[in-house]
Formats: sequence, structure tokens, C-alpha cells
Amino acid sequence: MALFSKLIAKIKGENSFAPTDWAELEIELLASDLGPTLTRDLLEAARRVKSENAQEALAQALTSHLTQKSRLPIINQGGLSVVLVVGVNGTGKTTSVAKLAEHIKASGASVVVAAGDTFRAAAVEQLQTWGTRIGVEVISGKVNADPAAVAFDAAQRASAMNVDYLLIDTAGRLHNKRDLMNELEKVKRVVEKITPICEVLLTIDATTGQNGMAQAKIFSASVDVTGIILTKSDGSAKGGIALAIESELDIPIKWIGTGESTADFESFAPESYIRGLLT
Ligand SMILES: Nc1nc2c(ncn2[C@@H]2O[C@H](COP(=O)(O)OP(=O)(O)OP(=O)(O)O)[C@@H](O)[C@H]2O)c(=O)[nH]1
Ligand SMILES: [Mg+2]
Repeated sequence: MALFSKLIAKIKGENSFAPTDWAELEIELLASDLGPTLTRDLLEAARRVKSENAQEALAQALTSHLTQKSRLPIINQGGLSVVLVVGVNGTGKTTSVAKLAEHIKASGASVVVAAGDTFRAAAVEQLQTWGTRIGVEVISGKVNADPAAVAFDAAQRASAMNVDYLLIDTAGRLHNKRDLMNELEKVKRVVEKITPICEVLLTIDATTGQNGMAQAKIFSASVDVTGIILTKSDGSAKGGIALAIESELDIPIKWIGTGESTADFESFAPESYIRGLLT
């Protein structure tokens, strides 16, 4: 990533620094998905930085834009923890459900997943294929069944099975955006008749840049998003998007998807992320 290494070199006087360099830097930061507000703030901070502690001062300026909220998974201590995974179509919900399920299983806890995307037959099959591959039970209903009904049954079954986690996959596209939001709200309401939903995780495709920000705003207005899974961080993402999301939305990035297999999944480490931007 090394977004800021050029800036640091300039502040330290390793390169000559002309007024036009600031404009050039601004363009670079904008192109790295930081967004206009954050770019302006960071350039202002950078102008005040003294050459001898440029690296540290910038690290501080960047860190101050990350959320203060916890990145730890929210769980229902001693009971069933339900996680709803939401996001625009193709952002990686189903894959992330499989990744998270495998991660939970590897930690020694028990988990089942529910195929809440009943909009497409292939969506249920995709989750079932993952379930077989990772050895996790998939609870599903009929194609075109009401997703809230599937989620309700899954919550009942998971409670009766005494498992630690239920992960619910959802649709990313319906006839229109309002339909999708209504459906997600209904899924949440109905499941919560049985047990509280601990987390709503939103998948954002890191390669979509500022568009991901708009998606996060829409979803968090309907369902209370508790964390973000930043998928496809292995792709052509330009590095700034994680900082932009946290700065603007104050929603913690909890997980990073780094590829198509279940092993390509890790918790977001803010210190090493900031270090990566600076070196
Ligand atoms: N490189 C890469 N590809 C990913 C990652 N996560 C998901 N994918 C790929 O992205 C594509 C879409 O992933 P899905 O999990 O089907 O996305 P979805 O959000 O469930 O899509 P819909 O069900 O259509 O809404 C698949 O080809 C995945 O293999 C990731 O972290 N890195
Ligand atoms: Mg899916």
C-alpha cells in the first residue's frame, strides 16, 4: 500500500517540495479511496507535521481516524449467538458466511448456517456446497420461501440444537433496494422473537472504493450494522478504503477477506494496517 511513503519523504526533505507537490499528493490520496473529507483532513495534518517526527505524527493522524469501537465479536455469553450477514449482491456474503463458520469451528465452538437468500436457487446450493466442504450443517427452506420464515425456523432449530452460533446468509438483490431493506428488517424482527441477533455484519467489496461507503450508509440506516467484513482485500483495492469507512461511518472493520478460499480470512489488525500505509 505505502500510501504515505512519498509524503513522508517529502516532509523529511528527502525530495524538494514545491507547492504543486501538495496538489499532486491530493490527487494520489483521492485515487487511493480515502475520499474527499479524509484527504483534506490528512493533508491539513501533514502540513503541520515537522520533518523530524513525520512518520510518527502521520501514524497518529491516521490512527485518530479509526473507530474507537471494539472489533471483538459480540456474543451471547452462554447462549446462542446469531449473526446476520448482509450486503450488496456479489460483495462476498455467502463466501464470508463459510469463512466465518470455519473460523468458529476451528476455535472449538459449534456452528450452523442458514440459507436466508431464497431469491435464487443457486444461492442455497452455493451455501450447501460450502457446508459440505467445511462440515457445517446448512438449514434451508424452499426456493422462494419467505426468508424471514427460513431464518425463524433456523433460529428455533439452532436453539433446540444448543449450538453456539447461527450464521444467516441473506440476499443481496431483490426487485429494488427498498424491498431488500424491508426484508432484512423483517428477518431481524422475526429472529428476535426467539433470540437476540448479536451481530449484523456488512460485507463491503474493497475494490468498489467509495461506492462501498454509499452501501454502508444505506444498510446501516435499516439494520443496525455492528461490524464490517472488508472482502476482496487481495484485489485491486487501493488501501485507503478501510480508513475512509471507519472515519466516516464509525463502524468497526472486524474481518478481512483476502481470497476465495475459507482460509483467506483474518481479523482486521489496525496497527499493521496503518504501518502498511506508511512504509
Ligand atoms: N478474491 C476474492 N474473492 C472473493 C472474496 N470473497 C468473495 N469472493 C468472490 O466473490 C464472488 C461473490 O461472492 P459471494 O460470496 O457469492 O457473494 P454474495 O454477496 O453472496 O453474492 P450474492 O449472493 O449474489 O448477493 C465469488 O466468486 C467469491 O469467490 C475475497 O475476499 N477475495
Ligand atoms: Mg450469496
